[in-house]
Amino acid sequence: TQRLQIEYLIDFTPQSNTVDGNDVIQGLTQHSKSLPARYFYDDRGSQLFEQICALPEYYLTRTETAILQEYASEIAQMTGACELVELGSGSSTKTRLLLDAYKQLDYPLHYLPIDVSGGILESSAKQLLADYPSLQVHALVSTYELALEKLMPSEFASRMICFIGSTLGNLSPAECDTFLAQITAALQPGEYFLLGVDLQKPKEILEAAYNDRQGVTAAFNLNMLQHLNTRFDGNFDLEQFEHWAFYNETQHQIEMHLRSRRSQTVRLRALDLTVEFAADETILTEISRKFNLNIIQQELAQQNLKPVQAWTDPQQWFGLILCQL
Ligand code: AVI
Repeated sequence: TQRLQIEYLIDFTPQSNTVDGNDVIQGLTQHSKSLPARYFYDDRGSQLFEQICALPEYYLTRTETAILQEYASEIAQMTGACELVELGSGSSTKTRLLLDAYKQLDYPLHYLPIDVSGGILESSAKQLLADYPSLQVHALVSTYELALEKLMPSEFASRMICFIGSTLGNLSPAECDTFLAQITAALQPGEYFLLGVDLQKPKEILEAAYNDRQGVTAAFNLNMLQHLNTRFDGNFDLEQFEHWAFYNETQHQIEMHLRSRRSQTVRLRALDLTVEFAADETILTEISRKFNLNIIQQELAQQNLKPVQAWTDPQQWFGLILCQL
């Protein structure tokens, strides 16, 4: 039997405009410029993100991994055998902890990773197949929205959709509501949703995590412009923009921008778009919201995703919430 299936719902290769760039035009022609955070994740961006996860200042990955290490078997026991669907799977490193826990209980291993970066999805799927001889992988190269729409009801006992790494924080409150409604639609009653969220904490710790000393986060941020250059035949000069990230304490969110070092004109030929930048004008490339564990659980319950159990680390820096429809 074939253990690996890779399906492309979007074609995220440089020359293709399947994800058509209207969102780029929209974002860059507004009064306050912004770009969708999704454009971080070309193959290079995904690699840089992997490097971010290992940075000393970026506590998120390390903390969530520690929580999973401690509680993955408890999660597996609570859900029973199920198919794991993972949104934004990236390198699937943390997922291995869940796969190990299900394997320990002799459950069949079905994994459905979903990511916009085809390169990283393929290489990590192949590595997983080599390491888990009984694993079946059905990978989807897709945005979350598209994948959740296309997802058929699980053919297996049950399903758990995993959205770990606090990627929920990269959605605005309105996008978050829509997204949670899509999750609910993709689950049958009794099925599970596992959510990882970064929690509110002092500003200094948060700002250090998004302004690392090695400059990897700055490179990750700037790479979005390189991605747009390749994808839409653009001429952003990466030397003429700089990384800027700070914690907005009233909104409880990190805001990440690219700031124009001087007044300049940029052209994206494939979109027939010319954009003027004033000196110091910024493009908002990402928000990263920080949550309160009680409030987010109430919000999940309102969306019919009933929290079954929440786990955190000793410092209460990160939360993992298991919900059931
Ligand atoms: C993917 N996401 C949860 C990361 C975050 O922390 O919001 C993306 C990131 N941006 C800068 N560093 C990491």
